[in-house]
Amino acid sequence: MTIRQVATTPFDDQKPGTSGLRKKVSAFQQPRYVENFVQSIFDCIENRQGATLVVGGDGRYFNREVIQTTLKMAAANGFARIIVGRGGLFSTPAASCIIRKRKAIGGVVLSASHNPGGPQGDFGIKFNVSHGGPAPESVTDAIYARTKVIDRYRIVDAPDLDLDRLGEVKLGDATIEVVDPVADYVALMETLIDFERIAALFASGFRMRFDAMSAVTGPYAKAILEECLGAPAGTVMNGKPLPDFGGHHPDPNPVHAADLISLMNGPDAPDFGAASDGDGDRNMIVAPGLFVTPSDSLAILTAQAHLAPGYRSGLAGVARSMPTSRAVDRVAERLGIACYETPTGWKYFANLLDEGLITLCGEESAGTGSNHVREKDGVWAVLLWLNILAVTGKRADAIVREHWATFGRDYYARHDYEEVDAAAAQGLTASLRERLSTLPGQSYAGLTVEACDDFAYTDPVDGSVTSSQGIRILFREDARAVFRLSGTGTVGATLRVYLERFEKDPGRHGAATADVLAPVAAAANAIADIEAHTGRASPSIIT
Ligand code: G16
Repeated sequence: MTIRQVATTPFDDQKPGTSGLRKKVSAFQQPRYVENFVQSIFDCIENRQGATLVVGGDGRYFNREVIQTTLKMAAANGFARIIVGRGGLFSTPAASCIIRKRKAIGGVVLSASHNPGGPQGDFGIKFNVSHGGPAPESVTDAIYARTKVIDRYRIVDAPDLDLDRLGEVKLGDATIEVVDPVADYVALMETLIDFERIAALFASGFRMRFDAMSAVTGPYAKAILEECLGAPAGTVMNGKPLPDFGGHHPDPNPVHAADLISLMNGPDAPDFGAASDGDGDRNMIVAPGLFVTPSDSLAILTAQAHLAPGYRSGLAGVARSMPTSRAVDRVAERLGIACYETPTGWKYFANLLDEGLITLCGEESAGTGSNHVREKDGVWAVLLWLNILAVTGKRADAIVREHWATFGRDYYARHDYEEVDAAAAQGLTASLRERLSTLPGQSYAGLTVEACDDFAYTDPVDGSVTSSQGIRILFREDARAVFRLSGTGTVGATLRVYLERFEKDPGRHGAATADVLAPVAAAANAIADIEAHTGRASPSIIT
């Protein structure tokens, strides 16, 4: 088997975003495009000679081809052992789990997360470092710098490997180990979650639906819910991973998981509903007749995590991304633990987790996780909810309402303006930034601006500063609006406007979210002049 050095020239669009390099499949299909990016990653891994690497993806269209290329390049770049999930599959949290367990130097995770798949859809390549989480900015900056000067890549000349057979094969000097992508993850869950109590709950007739959205969590959810915990067959919907996710958008929110939402709102609603996304790191929780916002879910899990074996001794602290509602802050205050506010992106939680400053963390974008891995973890969040339901014996909707009665309710919504002209979106945020100092004291739609800023974060562990992470507008009326441009879109720009309003009085917890937030939305529109900048009179999607 020979190692080839292949001459190449740089592409100018390989800058990793919030979560690795994400583009249309057609971009990745250009000759040398994958090779350039993967070689740039490898060039930035010091000490890769003789190290272990994990490779896997969410099974979307083009996954198998890129896995084969990555394995051949890894073998040519000095890695001694490359662990790959059977069929080329690993959910993102399972990849994180195995990187940690097998002490790998890192992992190449192929996914565009919740973005659509198929030939016209999106693809992505992300590098996770040895703690199991997404590479920090210093590393992604180095990878990007490398993509701009790359002039050769290394690959072994070999036929494609059989990824469907478990076991080890040699590729050049490297050993390729094809593993069951589910087994280690299930074993980890058993150490954290009370499987016996949940099995007893299912045995008592409790019914749930888990919508795997034809994406990677189907095999994980079936193994855990239906095989280990005894939930009836059919509990997992859309459980077979498909390269195009069945034509659906694998984003677990009330818009894209509409079937599950209507089931949960119907007369035969099961006791509990949940969904996960393309690569299994996001989650959606639905109680009968009640969608639980990710921000509320984080707050509720923080308040109740001690009911699960993995968190019995309490939490060191918690963290949320800045646009996530402040519901968890109130719980942390009550528990007497620290609550950190970080920029959007899971990588910002890594130092806090590594230093033991926090145990749980989460984001409004449907991500919740803990110190068990260094990624958000959809199936884990669902299991922790089930653990809480099993121990308390309460209905999920009752848990939510009791939480609001104790801590108050944060009405919350996100308005997304998708595929906006990129320059127009930049213009909107630039104009807002320029006017920030003039806003305090001004009134819009009956709300008065108390304070505002452009969020910047100083990492308490390494002191690194990340600036321009979104514009926060606080109103005197216990409301907040946040403006931020997405880092995961692949066409134009997506403007996200995050709206929230706190209501302490339990007598007012039954209102419609849209009604409560209407003045906040009106104030946000007036402040940012969204229509004038983008030409959009209303958001493309509200979740
Ligand atoms: C990624 C990150 C998340 C982050 C999200 C934000 O999610 O992993 O930590 O919250 O992006 O997305 P945006 O920049 O579009 O608001 P995922 O699930 O796509 O990997």
